[in-house]
Amino acid sequence: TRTPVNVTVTGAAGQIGYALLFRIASGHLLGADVPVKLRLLEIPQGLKAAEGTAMELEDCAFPLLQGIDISDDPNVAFDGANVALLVGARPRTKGMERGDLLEANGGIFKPQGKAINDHAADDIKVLVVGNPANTNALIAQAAAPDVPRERFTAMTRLDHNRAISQLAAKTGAPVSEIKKLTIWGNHSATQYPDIFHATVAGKNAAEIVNDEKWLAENFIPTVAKRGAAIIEARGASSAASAANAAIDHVHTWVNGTADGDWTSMGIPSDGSYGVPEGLISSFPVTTKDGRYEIVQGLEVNDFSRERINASVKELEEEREAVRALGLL
Ligand code: NAX
Repeated sequence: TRTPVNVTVTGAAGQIGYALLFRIASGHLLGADVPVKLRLLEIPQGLKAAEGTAMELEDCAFPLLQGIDISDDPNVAFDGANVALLVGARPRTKGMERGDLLEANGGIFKPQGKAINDHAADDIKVLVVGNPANTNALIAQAAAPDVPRERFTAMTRLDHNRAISQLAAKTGAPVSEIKKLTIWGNHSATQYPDIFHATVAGKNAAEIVNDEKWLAENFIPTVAKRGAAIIEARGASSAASAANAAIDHVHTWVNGTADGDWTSMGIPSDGSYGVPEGLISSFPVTTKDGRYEIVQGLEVNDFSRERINASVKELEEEREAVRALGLL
């Protein structure tokens, strides 16, 4: 029998945590034949609710779930972690400046990065979901100098999935026929969902759509502002879809992309496509054997270049701000 994979989830008592943990335990994160142990990290006020969720997890009698530990100490929660899903973060509240937000999250992601550095397993893979996800990933990475830097990733898969769904609706094609969609840049309103290399049933998506006005005024803002639209409709932010995207991100990273397709991940830039080295930015990537590679050689037209640059500029500003706070 296989040794269980240790999966640490932070913010386990939150709404994404609630949608996420049951799918990890039922085998959707890593595979239907991979046993898992869950390590839940919460702040002290969240521990009781996390215990309640753990009781429900027990009540599912998932055959793959081999244990649940709950802690408010990152050094305990990341001990032996093979996969870490960093979901808990400090949300932006009314009147909070961006600097305050980055500083508050620095107080979370710096110690968590250090705990990962000191206690996680050698093969640790980290996905940051908590916002501002790209920059939180950068902060955690900086605090973990002994962990290979490419193990720190940020989630843009929800944006990727939203864009696929919008493109499917526009073209009337099933989502399964949409390939090679790309999210570039930051997981924020500046993100750029790119259909110029995407295909719909094997044909170029931009040529099928053939409507730059729709792209600029409808598709891109709809994808970028979908989170706000969900809050408006549901009275709460995306939870099940965000959890689903986190599952997709890690599953694809571990199990590989399909031939003829790619996905989008926020990853440390190697300078590809003019994105400054080291920024954690979203790129088109293929994955295989637990490793990812940026898709190279794509032609970037003026329409795309302008939008990628704008999002990357925002990432650079966030990096400058956390540098000024001494977090990098
Ligand atoms: P909730 O507020 O429901 O849950 C967050 C949980 O994190 C709470 O239980 C809280 O006690 C816990 N927490 C706070 N600080 C912690 C710490 N230092 N250690 C451990 N746990 C801690 O938020 P939820 O709706 O679950 O969203 C979580 C995060 O995901 C937010 O930052 C949100 O902005 C972000 N999102 C990111 C998305 C993405 O695509 N990258 C999309 C969905 C979501 O908006």
